[in-house]
Amino acid sequence: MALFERFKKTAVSSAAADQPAATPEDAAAERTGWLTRLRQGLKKTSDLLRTDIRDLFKTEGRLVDETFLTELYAVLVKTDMGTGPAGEIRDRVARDFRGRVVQMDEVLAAVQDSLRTLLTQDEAPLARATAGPTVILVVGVNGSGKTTSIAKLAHMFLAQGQRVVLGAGDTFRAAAVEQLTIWAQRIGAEIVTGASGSDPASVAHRTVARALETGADVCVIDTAGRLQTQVNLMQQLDKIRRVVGKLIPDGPHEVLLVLDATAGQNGISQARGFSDAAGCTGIVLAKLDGTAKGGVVIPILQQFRLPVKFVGLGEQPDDLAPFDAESFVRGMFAR
Ligand SMILES: Nc1nc2c(ncn2[C@@H]2O[C@H](COP(=O)(O)OP(=O)(O)O)[C@@H](O)[C@H]2O)c(=O)[nH]1
Ligand SMILES: [Mg+2]
Repeated sequence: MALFERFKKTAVSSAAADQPAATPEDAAAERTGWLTRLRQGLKKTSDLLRTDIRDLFKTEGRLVDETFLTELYAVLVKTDMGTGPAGEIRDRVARDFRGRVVQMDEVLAAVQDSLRTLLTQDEAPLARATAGPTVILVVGVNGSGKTTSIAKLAHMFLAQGQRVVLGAGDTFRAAAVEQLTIWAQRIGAEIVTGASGSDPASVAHRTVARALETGADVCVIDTAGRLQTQVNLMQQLDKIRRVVGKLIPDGPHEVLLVLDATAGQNGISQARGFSDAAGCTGIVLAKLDGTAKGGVVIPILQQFRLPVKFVGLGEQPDDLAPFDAESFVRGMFAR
């Protein structure tokens, strides 16, 4: 499926039937916009890859031998894609070129082609309610980027003409409610809050009730950071889900796990158990702009068996892009 079609499915299709459809020009401009942001957000990764791969070609053309393959492997591992995938790509280059003198572009094309395969996932548009508001619950460890990602998601929905209600379900810290309230004002979304220390399930309930009452299209509910080992907090998450399900039987429609791309492979392993325990349906990979290790999306796809739905590329409302293999690879090797 063409990139554009896929983006529409991921992010736009969803608009309720009574919403005015974006014109093709609007949609194309939007797509150009997020491709640009993706390229900028992946700059640290692309700088590293370009510099390091160029360094392998100090002379015009290079013989593909064991030394070359080992050096290429080391460059790939540096992006945090993991030794397995790096080995697969090295082996592919060996199969195609061993014993030949090659130009950099030939190797780059083979590497990009392998990456595209590694990064391809099943179509994963955001799930939507068949009728009434879609409920998205956002979960993850402290500081992973949940609240900021919620602001970006809400901004995206609003730009598509959808009506959004935010739920400030992180009642654990007063500052968290304040943070989301400021975002809501900035992007122009309605927000439901609760007192600091109040039951987050009650905030979730009131958020969904408000969305039903006003005929909103989407509600996005924030939660406090938690670890899988914090039994009471995991139970609290269950309660939030149950409360949502009482008002909207097929909700929450998405439970998005926000991961911090800068946390490295350890952070990922820790989040795996969390994702199972919390019944997550998709991943938002935040802070890709803060790392040269953008290859980390490969182990994430392999280990979570959850679709990566969006990537976070900065701290502004626009710094979010739908994830897809083709544009991601282009971003990784952008000039
Ligand atoms: N550079 C960058 N910073 C981000 C991104 N997402 C979140 N942050 C920053 O990471 C910090 C923690 O984010 P926050 O949304 O409060 O995390 P939460 O505790 O999971 O809600 C804040 O300083 C955010 O501005 C991103 O995609 N890129
Ligand atoms: Mg937060």
